[in-house]
Amino acid sequence: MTLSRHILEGQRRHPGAEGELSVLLTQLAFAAKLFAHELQRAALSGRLGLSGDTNVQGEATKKLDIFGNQTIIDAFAHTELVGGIVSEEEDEPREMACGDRASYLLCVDPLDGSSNSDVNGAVGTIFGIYKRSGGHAHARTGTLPGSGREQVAAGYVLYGPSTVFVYTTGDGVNGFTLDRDIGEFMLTYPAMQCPAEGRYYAINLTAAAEWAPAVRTYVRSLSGPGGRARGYTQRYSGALVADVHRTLLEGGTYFYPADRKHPDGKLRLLYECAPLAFVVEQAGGRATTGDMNILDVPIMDIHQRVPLAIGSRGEIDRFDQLTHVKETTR
Ligand code: FBP
Repeated sequence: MTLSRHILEGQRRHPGAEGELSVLLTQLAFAAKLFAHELQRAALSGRLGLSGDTNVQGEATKKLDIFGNQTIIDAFAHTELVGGIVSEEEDEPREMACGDRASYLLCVDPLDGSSNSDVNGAVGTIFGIYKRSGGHAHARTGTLPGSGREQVAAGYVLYGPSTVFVYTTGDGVNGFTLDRDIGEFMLTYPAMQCPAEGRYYAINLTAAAEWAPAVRTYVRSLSGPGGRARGYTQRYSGALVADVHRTLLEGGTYFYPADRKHPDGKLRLLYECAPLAFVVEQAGGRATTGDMNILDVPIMDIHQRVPLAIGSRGEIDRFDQLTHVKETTR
């Protein structure tokens, strides 16, 4: 089962679908193959290191951030599929020439885990797709989707020892591994289900002193002797995509709470948290800010940040119980 066949079979289950979303997803997979190829040979082609620029977040960008961003933009430039691209590397939504004729808005983090890119560590690409409705130009008019609930598709690509493409269109989650010999993504993770429990937790402990006391208490319950006795162990890869992929396969959690340096959390709602929340929720897991479901957070700004707790339903429920009143589950 190839990815393109899986996408087409998914389309057939939506009578009235015109096939544009299928082509969009297939084009994303094509961009992922190009990026995977370049990542593999970046040290040979001189594409490691800093680009010399900074992005709207004030972060020094890597040459691979720029390459990844341009690869996505070029992949859609002549497709008339997306009216706009919201990217971590673009200050404003990138308006595509086809503008109003296009049906979708693409939100993307081209290179997730950029601190890993020069040390041959795992990195990823994250994407969330919204339908533009009633001539709403979204990107053109600056009108943004209401919340992550409006995503029609989302997913990520993990560039690790193998390249994996994981996506959902609201009908479960499936993962595909790139067979480099034939250049095809093949179904290797059908109907992914996030285990309800899991003993891995991913968090950067450096800012612990700056977290809300309840968050500190919760994390201490995992990291202290009690946590060890209950089998908890820490795994923090430096790439959100890699930590979420492990969590989908083996259970566990990933946290990036608010701290003094990131009072609203570090991670961006539109192209990091909302797409992964859609995927994880479709696989039976949960994603919360600590106060509300990530998918219900009103979208106010394209680079808006939120605190994130994501992963196994049982673990996130425990996080809720320990940090405050349990969120009404949907
Ligand atoms: P980028 O998209 O800029 O890489 O930022 C996201 C991220 O790198 C996540 O992948 C990762 O989990 C986290 O930030 C690491 O942040 P920190 O270095 O503060 O722990």
